[in-house]
Amino acid sequence: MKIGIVCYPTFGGSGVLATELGLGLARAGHQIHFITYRQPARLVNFAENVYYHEVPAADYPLFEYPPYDTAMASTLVDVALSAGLDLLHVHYAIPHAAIGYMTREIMKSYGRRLPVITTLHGTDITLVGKNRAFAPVVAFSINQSDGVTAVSENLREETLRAFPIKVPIEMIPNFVDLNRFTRTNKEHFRRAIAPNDEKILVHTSNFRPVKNIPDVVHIFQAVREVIPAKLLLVGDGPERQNIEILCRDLDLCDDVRFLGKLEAVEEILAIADLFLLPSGHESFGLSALEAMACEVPVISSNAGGLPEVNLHGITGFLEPPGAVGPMARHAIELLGDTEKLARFRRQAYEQAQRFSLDKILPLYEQCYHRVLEQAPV
Ligand code: GMT
Repeated sequence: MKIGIVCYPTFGGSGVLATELGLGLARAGHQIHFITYRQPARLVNFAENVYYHEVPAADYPLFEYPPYDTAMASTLVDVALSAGLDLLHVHYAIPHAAIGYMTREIMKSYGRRLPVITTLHGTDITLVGKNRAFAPVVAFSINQSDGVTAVSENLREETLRAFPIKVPIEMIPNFVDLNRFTRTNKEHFRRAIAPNDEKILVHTSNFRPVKNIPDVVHIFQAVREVIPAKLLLVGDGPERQNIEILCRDLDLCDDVRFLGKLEAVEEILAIADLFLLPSGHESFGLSALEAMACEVPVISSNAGGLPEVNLHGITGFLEPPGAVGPMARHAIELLGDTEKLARFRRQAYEQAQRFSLDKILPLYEQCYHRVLEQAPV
C-alpha cells in the first residue's frame, strides 16, 4: 500500500506515534510518505520505503497567520498525485482532519480517490477540540473521515460525549517498539548520572501545563528527603523556565538534570528506576508505556486513559491529579523495597508486551484494508 502520513513533527506523543507507525509499516513492505512542516523528531535515519515531503512555509507579509492548512493540502494533493497514494492517515484532528477532508475533495476533482483516516490522540479532543473556536470544524471533519481511530477507550468515549459523532470510532491503542525500548545494562552510563548509586527518577514530556511538572518536582523532593535520588527531566516546552526556577527555590539543582529534547530517550529509560507522569489529563500516556517497556514502573495520575496503561499496584501506582503526597509515598515505598521494585519492573514489562508494535500494527493494517474496501469510489 502507498500511505501518506500527516502529523506534527515535534516531540509530542502524536508525532512520535505517527512516525513509529510509519516506520513499522515501511518495514512491513508498505510505501510510506510523511508529509509534515519539518522533519519528524523520530525520523532520523535512512529507512527503506520511507519518503519525506516538507510542507513549505506559506509566508507573505500580509499573513499574520501563515495559512498552514492551504499549504499542507496543496502539498498533499501534489504528493498523492505524483506518488499515487492509496490512502491518507492523519494524526491529531486539529487541523489535520479538516485538511484531510479538503485534500480528499480536491483529489475527486482530478478523478482520484483518496480515503482519509483520522487518528485522535487526546488534546485535539479533550483540551483544544472542545473549544468553541474549533469544535464545529473538528466534529464535521471527524464525521467526514472514512475511518476514525482513538488511542484509548477513554478517548473514544470522551469524543462521543463531546461531539455529535455519526461514524464509528475504532479504539487502536498506542504501541511501543520493544526492540528499541528495552532494559540495558549500561553501568558506566548509570554511574555517570548517579555516581553514589542514587535512584534515578525520570519524567519525559513536552513541558506543557497539562503535564503538572511542578508535581514531578515536589514528588522528587519528598523522595530525596528519604532516599538518595536523581531526577532526569527530558523534553522542553513552555513550563521549562518555571520548573528551573522551582528547582532553584527548593535547592534541588544538584540532583535535577534538564536533558532537553533527547532523540535517544530509550537510553535514559533503560537505566531508570521510576517514571513520573502526574498529568492533569492524559488520553493514553505513551511516555509511560515506553518506560514500562524498559522495565520501569510508573507513578502516574489516574486521569483519562492512564488506567488502561498503568495498572495500580501492579505496574506502578495511580492517584488523582494533584495528589502529590500519596504519589510520593508510593514512590518511596517502591524505591525502598528491592524485591517489590523487581516485581513491579517485571510486571511493567509484561504489561508493555500487550502494547507491542507487532500486536498493534496489524490492527492499523486491517483498518486500512476495511476503509479501502468500504470508502466510496
Ligand atoms: O499534549 C500532549 O501531551 C501531546 C499530545 C500529542 O498529540 O502529541 O499527546 C497526546 O497523544 C499521545 C499519543 O497518542 C498520548 O500518549 C498522550 O496521552 C496525549 N496527551 C494528552 O492527552 C495530554
